Amino acid sequence: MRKFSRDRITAVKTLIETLIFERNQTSTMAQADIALIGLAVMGQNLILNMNDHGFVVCAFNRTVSKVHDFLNNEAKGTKVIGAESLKDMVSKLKKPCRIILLVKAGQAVDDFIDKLVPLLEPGDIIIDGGNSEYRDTTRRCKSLKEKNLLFVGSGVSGGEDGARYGPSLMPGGHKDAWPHLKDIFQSIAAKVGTGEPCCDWVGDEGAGHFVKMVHNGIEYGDMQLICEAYHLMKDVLCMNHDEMAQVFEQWNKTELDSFLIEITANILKFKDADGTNLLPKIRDSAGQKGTGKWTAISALEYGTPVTLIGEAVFARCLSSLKDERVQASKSLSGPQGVKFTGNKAQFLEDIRKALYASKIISYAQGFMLLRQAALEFGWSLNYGAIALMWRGGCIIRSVFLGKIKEAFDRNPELQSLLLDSFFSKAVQDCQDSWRRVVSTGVQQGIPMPSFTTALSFYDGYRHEMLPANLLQAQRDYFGAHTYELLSNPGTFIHTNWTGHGGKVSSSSYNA
Ligand code: 2AM
Repeated sequence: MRKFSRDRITAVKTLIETLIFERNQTSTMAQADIALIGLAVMGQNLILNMNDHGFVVCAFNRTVSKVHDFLNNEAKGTKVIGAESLKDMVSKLKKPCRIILLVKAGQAVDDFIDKLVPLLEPGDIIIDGGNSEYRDTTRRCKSLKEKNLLFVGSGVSGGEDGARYGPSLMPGGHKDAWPHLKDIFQSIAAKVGTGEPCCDWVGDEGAGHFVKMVHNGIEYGDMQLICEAYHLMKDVLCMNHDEMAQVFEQWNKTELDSFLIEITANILKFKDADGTNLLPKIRDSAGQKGTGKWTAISALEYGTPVTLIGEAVFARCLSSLKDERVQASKSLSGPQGVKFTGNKAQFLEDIRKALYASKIISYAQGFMLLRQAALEFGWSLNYGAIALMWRGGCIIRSVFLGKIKEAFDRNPELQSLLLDSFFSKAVQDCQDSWRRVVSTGVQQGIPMPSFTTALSFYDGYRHEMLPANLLQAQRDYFGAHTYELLSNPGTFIHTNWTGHGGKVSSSSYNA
């Protein structure tokens, strides 16, 4: 039998691959399952992920040379095809057209939508996978609905790696689009447990982007909680970085098992080129891109006490006043001569429990905000599905989110996580530790905005009677704002507190 050299076989293989590739590029038949516009790293990785799952993707970018670069490099040898123009791209798509935008949030999204609309037919689908503001998504959804086009705003979380190998996807918008997207989205999403995808339909209009925003806010909270635990270990227990790394590694085998705890252990262990720990050399001034801030603003806007995320955002703001803090540290003193004399192992366990309880509060608050937004906008949100979407693929992924999913499975109408039997018991079990940590930290002068606000929230939430009776009396005293009696809620009355204020009350309002 005639033998072919290895080189010859490779050359024939390459020729066949090239012919297939070129046929894919030149065929004018509608052949692509979906198009993606925006070839920055996230876009490229999402395309390669879809390709891996058997979908034919057509790539396009404002700067068309990037399409060629992508096809000749990262996408070489795949089934990905490119387009020279939006018209060319649409002509290559199967019906209904499915087009993902992964471009800079804001005007770029509107510009592309305006250019796409004349090229599309009723029933075609545009998906915005960028970091758009949820109100923009709602606006786009409504305006495209009038043109019989289906618009979807999808949160995409997990960074570059997530996009490539399994992100958390949070799609919302025009629900008629979902049957056409479900297969692709759930195939490429991260999987947990027995293969459940971290992607499901979130709800109408901007619900997907709202849920993504709350996810980011919760991420701020989780990070701040870990930072406070680190601060206590470092300055109350005077632990070194390797010791702290070991503790976080241990914690990652408990209820706190999560991506952020895992990377914290790695960061604490990490050595600089000179063999010393890198972490203490990093300037303690936190940056932010604004998604945590937007969650806090929404919380204020819809009157929901999402205090922990708010504190986490403010903690970053305070940290960024580095120069001012350096000045202040020279003149403002803290408690003097207070040394920790307790049991170190016990206190470490107390910190772990304080972190766990505070985390429960943070998620309870985040889900309260989702409920309030659902009420405000008439969205019907599936809270269990949202917990599952965050369970894998994204930065806040954790075992804990599986427990939240179970709580909503037990009761889909659950008003607050704190009213679920598992979580109320968990907080109860942590309570003594949590209070010890907060009081010790306060006595030692350690700032713990998220631990303390979580505990205050818990104490406020569990009180049948708060001092707001006095607040109402004060408002009525100085402004005749009226108040209700416990015995007759719903009826607002005014009292002439001073004997000379008259009987006229101000019009009742709630700001
Ligand atoms: P570019 O490669 O042509 O700059 C991330 O920045 C992605 O958003 C890139 O694909 C980028 O395209 C695109 N992008 C940013 N601003 C844009 C704009 N104003 N119009 C269209 N695309 C834009």
